[in-house]
Amino acid sequence: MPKLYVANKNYSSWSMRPWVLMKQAGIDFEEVTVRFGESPFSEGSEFKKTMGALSPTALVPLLVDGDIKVWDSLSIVEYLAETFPDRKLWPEAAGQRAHARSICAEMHGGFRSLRGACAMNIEADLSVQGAIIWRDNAGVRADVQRIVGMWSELLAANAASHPDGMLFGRFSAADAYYAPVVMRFARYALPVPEAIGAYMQRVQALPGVKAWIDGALQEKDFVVMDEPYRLSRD
Ligand SMILES: N[C@@H](CCC(=O)N[C@@H](CS)C(=O)NCC(=O)O)C(=O)O
Repeated sequence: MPKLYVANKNYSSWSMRPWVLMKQAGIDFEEVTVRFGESPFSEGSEFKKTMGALSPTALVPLLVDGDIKVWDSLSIVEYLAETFPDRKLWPEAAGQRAHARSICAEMHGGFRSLRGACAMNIEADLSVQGAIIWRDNAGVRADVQRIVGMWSELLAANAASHPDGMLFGRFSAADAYYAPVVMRFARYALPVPEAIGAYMQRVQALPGVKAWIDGALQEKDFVVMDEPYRLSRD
């Protein structure tokens, strides 16, 4: 059975993507949590030591399938799609598949303003901070505008094709890849059109996403470097 190494569910947006994808697609895996700890990214931290011994990048997520190691969330998605073709992780039509891959790559390499200002923090209500960020940070507004445009176009085009109401009709890797963005939009209460809010509700109700959120809410860690806006969990 493949092993998926992930970090704290509350904070680790890159870990969330393959975890949600595997849960939603019914792919069995053993989950190994390597908690961030107090200063996870400093040289010599427990996190670095553990992940550094396993992966050349010392990052999560990491998938280990027998002798095969796959680091990086997007490579893991591709590996899973290839290994479990029956799960149809990408849309079936070639054009849609190319579109889905493109928006995942766009996420993987982009949206730096949003990622920088609005770190994922599932258990926190950061709506007050979100309003200030929205007022002051043009980069965040541009990132949100692009994502809202991308989702709106896809939802409008694919709404009729499947009752799930996901980006490409039925659930695909693209929804898993944008699930952490849904969490950011929700927790920072960034202003989005109604149809986008409804998509965000649908994503949060997916069993795989719900299970990740439930796990995040049970965690007790407070990782200072992931908490630019709070002094404690309360
Ligand atoms: N491009 C990588 C990014 C992975 C990444 O940055 N993971 C974070 C946790 S969400 C991490 O392990 N950080 C540890 C560090 O920076 O030392 C991917 O897509 O998997």
